[in-house]
Amino acid sequence: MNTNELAASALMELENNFGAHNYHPIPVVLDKGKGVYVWDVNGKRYYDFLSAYSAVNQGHCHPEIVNALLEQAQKLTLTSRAFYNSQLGKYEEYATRYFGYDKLLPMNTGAEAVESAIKLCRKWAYEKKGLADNTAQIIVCENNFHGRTTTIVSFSIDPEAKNHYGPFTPGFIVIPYNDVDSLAKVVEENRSVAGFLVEPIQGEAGVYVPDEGYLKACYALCKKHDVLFIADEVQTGIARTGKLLACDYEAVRPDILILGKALSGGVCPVSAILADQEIMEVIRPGQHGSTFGGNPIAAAVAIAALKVIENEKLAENAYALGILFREEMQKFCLQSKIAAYVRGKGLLNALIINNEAQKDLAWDICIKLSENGLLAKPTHTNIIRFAPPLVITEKQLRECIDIIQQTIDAFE
Ligand code: IF1
Repeated sequence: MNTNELAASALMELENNFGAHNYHPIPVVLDKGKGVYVWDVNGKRYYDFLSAYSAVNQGHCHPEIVNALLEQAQKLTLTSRAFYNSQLGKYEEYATRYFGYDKLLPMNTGAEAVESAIKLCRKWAYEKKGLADNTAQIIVCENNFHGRTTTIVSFSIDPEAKNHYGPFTPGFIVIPYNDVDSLAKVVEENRSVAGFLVEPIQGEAGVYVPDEGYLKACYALCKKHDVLFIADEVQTGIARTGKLLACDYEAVRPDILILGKALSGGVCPVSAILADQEIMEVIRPGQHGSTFGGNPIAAAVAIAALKVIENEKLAENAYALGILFREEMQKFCLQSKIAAYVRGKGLLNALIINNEAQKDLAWDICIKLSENGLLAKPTHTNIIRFAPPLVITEKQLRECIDIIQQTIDAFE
């Protein structure tokens, strides 16, 4: 075994010996990243088709984003919000104009942004809609994934995500996804509904794309019944699905927009919620906050990350190459016994594997893909998510399609 391989197994052993076992990683030890590529400690190069769960849409270590990080880090890293800082206002102005909202509340992780949206929605319902205190209900969808805090897992239906984490936070109603009638029934019968929290495409559930018109119909119901439409675009936002926001496909403008992941291009945790003044104003000084939320580094990095999306036309690239990916993979599925079908939008796609003959076939395919130089990971046993950085070129994508098809052919 050469010294580098020892390094790989030794590093995996360190994680296993000293780290909590809250993940089961593909056995690859990554050491470097650039654009669509990552390298392991042995210097082997891979195409990254997970993109850190869509946090590196701009590609690994994008120079303009890294430079923004480095420049700010040598100047001022953190002040807390006890004081103003020279970067936050510029970021808030830039991002509110970029997405078309009055106000931005800066946080760090996606879950924190979702929690902030839940608090804002409830507070708006009590102080503006007039609901009696502690009665607000927020509607969520089956198979949702909005993060891992105890309140968020309170409305998960995934036993792995919620079992033995109780007692749970009340105030949530779970309805089927992609089912407008179920939303209509709840908002027409229940006067205590404050908001509807939804992923425009359900990522973790396996890239479930709802029917055309679903978001628009839900938005109309929310408007009719004075319920806030809250879009969790932590994974689908920032150009991933071929538009700046997945809601843009239906020209739906969420009352509260939740962003994270690629808002920083993956260089540090940056998340945010955006809303107009008549909603955001219910939060007054001392009523919400975070030590790192709105720090100068996050502000400088987020501006750079958003500029890259616009300047490099990454939504347009994701839109066009997404069509290519699904067309080529659908043709492959027609002649494959293993690859059942592909679904997705832009460069957020999933391949459904027929695992009747072998339950963990998708895992084995991902192991083989890694040996063939492409990183992907299954979700929910038989679904492989394919989500490369949006900077991928057509030539690179075609090479990756070949790798995927040849790898699966070897299992046929
Ligand atoms: C894990 C996937 C899971 C998210 C949406 C909020 C958050 C996420 C739509 C919370 C986070 C991450 C979390 C990570 C794996 C990944 C993920 F869907 F992207 F693949 F879990 F479902 N809303 N998604 O997707 O953001 O607090 O993580 O910054 O927890 O295993 P976060």
